[in-house]
Amino acid sequence: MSKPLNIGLIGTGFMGRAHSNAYRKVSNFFKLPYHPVLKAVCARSADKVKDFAETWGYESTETDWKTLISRKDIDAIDICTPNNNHAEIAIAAAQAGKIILCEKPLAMNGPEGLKMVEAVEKAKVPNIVWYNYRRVPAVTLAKKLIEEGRLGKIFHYRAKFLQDWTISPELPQGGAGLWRLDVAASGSGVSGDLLAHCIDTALWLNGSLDTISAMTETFIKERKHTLTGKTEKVGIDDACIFMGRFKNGSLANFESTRYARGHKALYTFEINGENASIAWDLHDLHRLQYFDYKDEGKLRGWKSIHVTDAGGDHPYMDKWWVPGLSIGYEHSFVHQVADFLESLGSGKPAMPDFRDAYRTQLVLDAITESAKTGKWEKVESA
Ligand code: SOE
Repeated sequence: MSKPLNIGLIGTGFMGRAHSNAYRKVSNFFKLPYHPVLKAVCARSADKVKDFAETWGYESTETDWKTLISRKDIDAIDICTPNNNHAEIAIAAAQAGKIILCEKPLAMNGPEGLKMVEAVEKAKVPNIVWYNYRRVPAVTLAKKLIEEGRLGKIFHYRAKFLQDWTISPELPQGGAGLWRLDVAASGSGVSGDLLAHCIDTALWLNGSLDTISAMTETFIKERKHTLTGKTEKVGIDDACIFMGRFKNGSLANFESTRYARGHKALYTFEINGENASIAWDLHDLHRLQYFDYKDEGKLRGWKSIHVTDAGGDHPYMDKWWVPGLSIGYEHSFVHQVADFLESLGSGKPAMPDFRDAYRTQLVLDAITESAKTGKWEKVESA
């Protein structure tokens, strides 16, 4: 018998919607030891939070996250706020003994992330960070192929995440929807927002980074601030490029920007090993490109493995439709909830937990430092 897990969601933006959608769908498709109950949603505006609760089917609303955390009928706190609130809320939730699901990136920086890790480990509460792209079936398949040793020794890991939505100098910084441009709320720009996804996937697929050398740029130096009404200095990075060396000896080549005209969410990675290469592109998320040198000479070439075609042999796909039919971006969140609920039953933590996500935070810290000093930086171990 599946047990209820009462969710208290904080934040009603894009991610609040993505998570709520996942909570609503997961039990219809996955047989799990727990099923989410949309108990309460919390946001500062009473009108907006009521509207959100009605749209997504939350039983109640709060306007103060401290009240939400103090409620005995809430089992799990889901943090979908801007990054500068993650630590305070997560630490308070851990002290109250709540299960915690936190949006990425874990924190504003490494030291803050470490406090969050220590809080959840001390309280022994289950925790996870929403790096959702790990659970796109073709990406999970890439993990499987690597674990099976099919690529052999890895030489190169290449990733990029490109968008174009901040090119206009008229776009203000700060406030609802635009807090990603305000360094006080976000901690960083594209590095924490986009590159963090690439780093999380890379650490998962290819192990730890050892050293990095980074370059960042802020193309628009001043923007009007929505909260103060004044034109203020922009503190985020608009673009970030870094190269590096993984501990397994392979070379890293990463890029992210919000100034790549024509690109809305081009997340791609390619891994080259001695026996095989794999490549993935979010725009064609079901496809894993695979080249295996061991294939018979005359048939050797890039294979286009489409995870909908295998009749459910690929990760998560047996839970959805008949072969040939697609799922999408939103399902990566459903898969993350499914794995997390499964882990609550088995006691085997689902990744990335706070400590695992802290490793990404340490790479981000090294990027910030290297961009400042112009020097190579060692990535600290978690
Ligand atoms: C930024 O535009 C953003 O929404 C990120 O915040 C998400 O994490 C990413 O998945 C898509 O782009």
